[in-house]
Amino acid sequence: MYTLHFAPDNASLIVRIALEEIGAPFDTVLVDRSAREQQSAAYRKLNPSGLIPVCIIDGAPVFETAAICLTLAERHGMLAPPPGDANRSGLLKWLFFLSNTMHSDLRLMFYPDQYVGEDPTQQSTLRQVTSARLRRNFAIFEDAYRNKDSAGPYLFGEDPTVVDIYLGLTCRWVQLYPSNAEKALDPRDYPSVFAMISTLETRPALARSFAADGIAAPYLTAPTPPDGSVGSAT
Ligand SMILES: N[C@@H](CCC(=O)N[C@@H](CS)C(=O)NCC(=O)O)C(=O)O
Repeated sequence: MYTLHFAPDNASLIVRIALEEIGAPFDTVLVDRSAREQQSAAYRKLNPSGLIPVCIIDGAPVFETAAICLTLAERHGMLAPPPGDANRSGLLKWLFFLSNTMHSDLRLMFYPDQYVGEDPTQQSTLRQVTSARLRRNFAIFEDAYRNKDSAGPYLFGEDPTVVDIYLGLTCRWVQLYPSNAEKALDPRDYPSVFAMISTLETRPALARSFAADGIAAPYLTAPTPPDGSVGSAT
């Protein structure tokens, strides 16, 4: 049994989709971001960095989205080529790139105050530099999807992996956030990536996951914010 500590439209949604794709039973616990519950002593016992998500796996709290997804993939033999597979190192390469580069840059865009403080000029400079890097890195993914060996819609074939799901949510978030500033890029400018997310967003596991977070279709190609019925996203 798994317990996912989540907030709507947060990185926890990547884990929720993975759990729904796998078909594993799981409970959820809402982290009330309007009360900054992710910073509470109780939550920091689960994740000392105070970030969402945490997934309790066999009683042990696991944080870091990519680590949770990879653990789930290995436990269930789904959503990733297994160790020894010819595509395994490729999967790890793109998953780490998403986690330590792309996701980190999204954080710079969404929470500039946590990195350069409240000065609007410094925040604007940080966002400009980060936007340019995000566009360069989206172009790297575009090349990867355009030149992939597999005939299927996903990077490694007919079935999505955690890489496709993580990139799909990245495409969603760059279109919506930050809500108070210019967006870094438009995923339509990356047609092979956009074709992949157009297919990914039609999967039943995504419909169940987004509904649970109070989010209407289309989820990835023309996204709208959560309706607020489940809890605060920020
Ligand atoms: N590296 C972390 C990043 C997680 C992250 O940035 N979570 C956001 C929500 S999407 C969060 O907790 N934000 C609250 C904050 O920064 O205070 C992971 O992959 O899990």
